[in-house]
Order: sequence, then structure tokens, then C-alpha cells
Amino acid sequence: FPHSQSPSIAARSIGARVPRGDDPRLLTGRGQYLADIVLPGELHACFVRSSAAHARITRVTTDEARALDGVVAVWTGEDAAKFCEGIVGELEVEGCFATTMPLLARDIVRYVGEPVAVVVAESRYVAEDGCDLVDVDYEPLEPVLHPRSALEGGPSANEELPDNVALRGGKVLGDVEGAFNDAARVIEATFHSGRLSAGPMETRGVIASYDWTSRRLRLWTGSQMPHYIKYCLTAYLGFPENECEVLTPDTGGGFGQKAHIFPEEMLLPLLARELDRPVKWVEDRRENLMTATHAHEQFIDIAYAFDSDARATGVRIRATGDGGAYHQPPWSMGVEPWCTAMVTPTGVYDIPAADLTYEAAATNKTPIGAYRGVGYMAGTLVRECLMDDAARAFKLSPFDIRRRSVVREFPWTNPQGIVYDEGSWLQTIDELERMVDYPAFLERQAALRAEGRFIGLGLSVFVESSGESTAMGKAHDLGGIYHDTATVKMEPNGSVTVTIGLTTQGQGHRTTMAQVVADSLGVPLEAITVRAAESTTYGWGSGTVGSRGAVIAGGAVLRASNVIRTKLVALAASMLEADPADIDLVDGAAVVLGVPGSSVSIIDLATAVYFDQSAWPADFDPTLEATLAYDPARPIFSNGGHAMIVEVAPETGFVTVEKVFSVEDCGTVINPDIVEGQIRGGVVQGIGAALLERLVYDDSGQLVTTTLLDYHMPSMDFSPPFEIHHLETPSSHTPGGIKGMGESGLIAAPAAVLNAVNDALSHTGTVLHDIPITPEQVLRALRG
Ligand code: MCN
Ligand code: SMO
Repeated sequence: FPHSQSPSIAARSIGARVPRGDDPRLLTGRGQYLADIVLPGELHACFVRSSAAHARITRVTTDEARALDGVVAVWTGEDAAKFCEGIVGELEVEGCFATTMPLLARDIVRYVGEPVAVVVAESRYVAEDGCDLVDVDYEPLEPVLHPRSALEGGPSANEELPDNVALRGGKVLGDVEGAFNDAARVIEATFHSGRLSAGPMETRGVIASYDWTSRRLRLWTGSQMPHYIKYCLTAYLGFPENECEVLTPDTGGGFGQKAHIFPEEMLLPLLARELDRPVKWVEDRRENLMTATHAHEQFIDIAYAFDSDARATGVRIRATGDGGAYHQPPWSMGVEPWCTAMVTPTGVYDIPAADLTYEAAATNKTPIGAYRGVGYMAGTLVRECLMDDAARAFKLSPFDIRRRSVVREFPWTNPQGIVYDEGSWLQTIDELERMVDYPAFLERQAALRAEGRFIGLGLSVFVESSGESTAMGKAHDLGGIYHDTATVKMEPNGSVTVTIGLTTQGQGHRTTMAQVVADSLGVPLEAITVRAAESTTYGWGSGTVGSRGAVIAGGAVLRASNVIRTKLVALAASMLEADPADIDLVDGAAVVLGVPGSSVSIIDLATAVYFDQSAWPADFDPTLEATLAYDPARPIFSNGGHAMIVEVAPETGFVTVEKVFSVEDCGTVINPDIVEGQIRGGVVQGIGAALLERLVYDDSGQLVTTTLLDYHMPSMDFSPPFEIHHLETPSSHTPGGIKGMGESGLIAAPAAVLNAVNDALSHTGTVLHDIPITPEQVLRALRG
């Protein structure tokens, strides 16, 4: 079937709570993560990193390090620059200015942790000792640390960017001025969303191995975008594309942080080639918190105009990103504010007029990159918290204020002209109200308040662009082409190997993609093996980002398996003397509909394709392997929401999440257990963002949160009980009606937490607008 058509799949395996096939292997320690891979003769790399936020490098002394027994090489910025000037980064949107990130800093360092030199040695111990012996002299320059003052001029954080402007743009759509002039009420606020680390359990790492006899480069990395990495290796460094292979071993989480090209990934192949030995680097936790992309930090001004019926009529937003020192390709310093301003301000609300401004400033901090819910998390925070501010102003419940403005009829076109084909936006609000039993909550809240206990309810609803595609990018004026291939191959005994262009970091794609194929080919799950882009030698993938796996890989897998299906059906029709239109593949057999007993097993069919020419229909091609791509023709949006109940401790200011209620609508659900796991994980990350996590820089630009003692990530002790409800509004145009959801938990959770805390504190008259909500903030509010 062509791209745009959606085949109907008779749901059998799809929708079932199939246990994740990877789990026994991973949970019994049989996984092979990057650090588990040991190559014969491998060397170990370790990085000397800048101790200054902004400084001129006056001298790098490497003699002592080079002389250390076991050290094989020491490279500085000059050595790296012989091969590559740096990685050029920008966002493909209007108003973005590019930067070049050197592989190792030369002349100037621009953030604490920036790589300055690399030491390669026979062991990691020696490499670390070698790093201690490298002496770097710095002449301090003034660090630029606040994005909004950086944009007003003054010292520059990165000389490539005049006035520190990395990105500046926006749009005015509809009669914004009219909406604000005629407003019965304007609700406005300024929010700060703190600097976060995606903090994957497994840190980054790279192994490079080069064979000069064949010019063959093999690079292991836990990347979410191995095909993009391969492209960069050939484009920047000239490794021959056909001899370049990027391999992704088991990966312990990525969450967007591993969806970039990093200098370390470019340096190790050069080192392996020049030293003629494999080279390995495994990042430690301190390096990860300090130098792997940071995320989500923004200052945002937002205002809504409301008419006298409390309907939102216009929105103004100015989102300012604290970009760090360089664009980290492909996502850049600007991806957060751009996405917040251009994609999130209307949400589920029918707001006809919008004034959207985005800007990103260069600062002397770690580069900003993608982290689950890019731009969406902060955008949903400001939109949904402002809705609750409005609810208090209009004395309406959080459910009622949202119902005044929610879009009720589809297709709906937003102010940017983007069409939303379908959604359960109103039902989500209604369902959450029912789940929390709002009247009962209000009674309990009043009763507890009388005892001096403060509980609050917070609501947050969202739309999520999912299934990142070329069409989705275009709809939002973002360049870029996104498509993936899948290969489906059936063996002579009827078992199936599926190769997708996506890598997997813990989402469970091997299970869900097997479910998709099981239904299409009528074979049992046990007969299906899924390879998730373990090597770039197979297929093409644009990356496991933008909640696109289920839609894009699912679509490609369905298209490819449909080729195999058509062939099996043709053969079965010939063998059973039936019309192909009457054949179905189900429970391991091809059956003739309406003729009981007339069937042939899939195993016999597959065997006949390979070995029994006499069974073939005329002009039969015995290939049981197909590779097809998928890229949806139109944008796809999923939706949902969370309601949370929190309790604020008046003595300590500490916030506890009592319960989370979630509604998710990602169209056809392939595997409810996996989708619920994604929601739980994402929401707990959102609780971390709202209450605990904050990367802190001091006034000299030193990062002071460089261990997990200082940077507090939530673990099981912060995981509250969940009640999850699924709504299913299938997409009208994706294969199977599938929509994505992998980021939704984190997108909407922080807003729900902040709203719940503000509800708990409503008697104090204080309204908080910054996350994380620290105990100090809460105590200050409680003490007036
Ligand atoms: N799914 C499903 N039915 C649907 C939609 C999704 O069963 N209708 C399943 C999918 O098959 C997949 C999972 O849910 O197993 C998430 O699917 P999807 O929403 O398509 O997201 P992606 O597969 O593209 O995964 C990427 C997404 C992103 S962008 C981030 S960031 C994130 C996330 O996934 N990083 C993660 N979840 C993560 N989960 C883990 N464990 N580790 C990460 O690094
Ligand atoms: S931040 Mo997810 O990798 O789009």
C-alpha cells in the first residue's frame, strides 16, 4: 500500500500485554553494553577538560604526560584541527546563526568541561594519570551566565555569535492586539524552567576500530542516531561511507542526550586510525553531568487574553533559551525556545491569535541539547500553569476553565495553519475529572486544611506532535528529512527476521515491532526476531527521537511485511485453488475464508517458496525479503493529560506526590504494558524536574552539581501510585492508526506538579512559577 493509505490490521497481537522479550536477557545480566565490549589490543582514552568557564588558553604542556610509561599519545586542539576544524551546528529554522565546535578546544575554552586534550594509554588508569600530568594555562575571560542579559550586549560567550544571539525569530498570527485590547482579563507570568541533565543510567561511550588494509572503520556508540553519526564521520572526516559501520550495543537509556554528534565520537576514529589500535572511551558520571548536553533551561514570559466567559482569545509568548557555548548538532542551542514558542502555546485550546517569539543566547555553560519533551515540557508548564492561574482568577475549577477553551471539533486548524485531524481533547479533561473524583477531593482538601495539612490537585493536559516526519518538520517551518526503512525476511522454516532503522534504548521496540509483524504475517511471536539498528550496514534510520518509533518503524515494518504477506497469499491461493482475496494469514496458517479446513501452514508456504518450484504460480519471484521506507504524509498528534495530588509538609517545605492519574491517547496501542511503562518513567522524570533536579552554576561559571549527591534524580522512592486510562482515537492516516507517546509523561508532568503545589498553597496567596520547586520556595510562601 502507498504511504498515505492505512491498511486495516486485524488486531490480534497488537493491543496485547505481551511481556518484553528483552527482559530475561537484560535482567539476568546478559546484556552487552558499550563498556562490556573488549577488543584485542584496545587502548583507552581519557579527556583533559577545561576547568575555566571562559578563558584564553595560553599554553598546554604535555611533555610529562607523554613521558609516562603506558601513554601512547596525547593530542591537543592543534592536533585534532589538522583533521577537522570542528562540528558545525545550527537549527534549520529562520533566525539561527551557526557555530563551529572544535573537537578539542584551541585558543579559547567556553565552558567548564570542554575537552582540551586527550590522553591515550594502555589502560584507563594510566590514561587518567596522564591527564593529571597535562598542564593547561588559562588567562580568564569574563563568563557570560545569564541568557537574557547576554542578549542585551556586553561580553561575548562565543565570538562567532554577535551579541550572543544564537537564534532569534517569531511570528504574529491573527489579531493579537485586538484580542488583548478587548480582553476582559489578561493573565500573565514569567516562568523559569531549570537546567537539567537527561541522566541516562548508562553514560556515553565510544569504541573505534580501524583497519587500514581495507580502510574499514567500525565505531561502537550508544547513539540514538547511528546513521547520522555515520554520515558525519564520512562528511567531516572522509572515512569511506561504504567501509564505515556504526554499531549500537545494548544501551541503558538515552532520553535525547544520545541523539547528538559529540566531539568524542569524532576524535576516537581519528585516534584509532593514526595509532593503528582500537581506542575506547567510557564516560564517567562526573563527565556526564558536566559535559553531556544539558537541557530544558528557559525563561518564558507568557500572557493569555480571556473574554468575559473565561475563553482564551489570544496568546503572547517570549521564550528565551540558555543555550550554552555551542550548538550541539543536530538539535542546537535554539531547539528548546523554538519548540516552546512555535509548537506549544495553543495546546488543546482554540486560541485564534498568537504572538510567538523565540530566542536563544550563547552562555559559557555546557551546550544545550535534546531531552525528552524538547520545548514541550517548558511549553506545557507555562501554558497549563497559566490556565490554573486563570482558573483562580475566574473562580472556576481547573477542569471548567479548560473546558471553556478546549477544541471540540475536528479537523481543527491552529493559528499556524497546522491541521489536527482528530483527538480526544475534551474527553481527556472529563475523564481526569472523573478519575480524581473532584468533589470528594475538595472535601478531603478542606478537612485536612483544618488540621494544618496541605494537599493540592494539579491538572495538565497536552497535545504531542508524534511520529517526527518530514511533514511534521515542514508544518512547523523546520527543515530536515525524516524517514526510516525496515526489512522483513522470512526464512525457509517460516521464522522471520525484522531489521528496523531505529536503535532502542529501553523502549521495548523489539517486542512491539514483533507484535506488528505477528499480526501482519499470521506467525507466532516466538518465530520473530527484531534487530533494532544494531549496525548501520542495514537500512536507514533518522533516529529514535520525537516519539517516532511506533509510527515510523511500525509503518515501515507494516509496509515491508505486506510485501511478504502478498507473496504468501498468492502462493497459498495457488496451492489451495482459491481467490487471493479470500485468503487470510492467521495463527500460523493461510486459510480460505468461508471454507473450513482449507488451509496451508505458513511453514509449508515458506518452504515451498524456497524449495518447491512446482507449487509456484506463474511468474513467481521466490524472494521472501523486502525493504521499504515510511515517512507519514501528514503530521500526527497524540494527546493526554495528568492530574496529580501532592502534599506539602509545612515544617520542611517538602512536597510529596501522593498519586498520579494519567490519560493517554496514542491511537492504536500496540502494547499497553510498554505504553504504561513509558508514562510511569516519563512522569517520574517530570517529578524530578519539578521538585528535585537542578544543575547549578556559581558566579564564576563553575558547575557545582557534578555528582548524583548534588544533582538529585528521583528513584523508586519518588515513584507514586499511578492510575492510567487509555483513550484510543486512531490516526486516520498512519498504518494501523498508531500514534507516538514516548515523551508524553515528561511533557506534562512538571506542570501538574507545579499546579498541585500552587493549589496546596492557595490559602497563602503565593503562586510559584519556577521549577524545581525547592523547599526554600515553599517555606517562603508558607511564611508569607
Ligand atoms: N508504543 C506502543 N503503542 C503506541 C505508541 C507507542 O506500544 N501507540 C510503544 C512503542 O512501540 C515503543 C514505546 O511505546 O516501544 C515508545 O514509542 P514512541 O512513542 O514511538 O517513541 P520512540 O519509540 O520513538 O522512542 C523515543 C522516545 C523518546 S523521543 C525519548 S526522549 C525517550 C522515550 O522514547 N527515551 C527513552 N522513552 C524512553 N524510554 C527508555 N526506556 N529509554 C529512553 O532513552
Ligand atoms: S528527546 Mo527524544 O530523543 O526526542
